[in-house]
Amino acid sequence: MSEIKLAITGMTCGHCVRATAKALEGVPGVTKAEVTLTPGAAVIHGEADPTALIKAVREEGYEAEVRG
Ligand SMILES: [Cu+2]
Repeated sequence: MSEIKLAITGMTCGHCVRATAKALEGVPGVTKAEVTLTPGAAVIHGEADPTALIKAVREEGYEAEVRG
């Protein structure tokens, strides 16, 4: 089990956070996604492809990048 951290920009409220978490948890291999508004970030648990995670966030209308 590993963890991937994303920096996410564009989220403005709790609805955004829930939409982002739901999108991330829909990506194959994700067991849990913890999303925060301040700072805009996500910690994803599981074994998922980072590219697929970023794509899922973008499809919700936000921008994401892997945080080092
Ligand atoms: Cu919102």
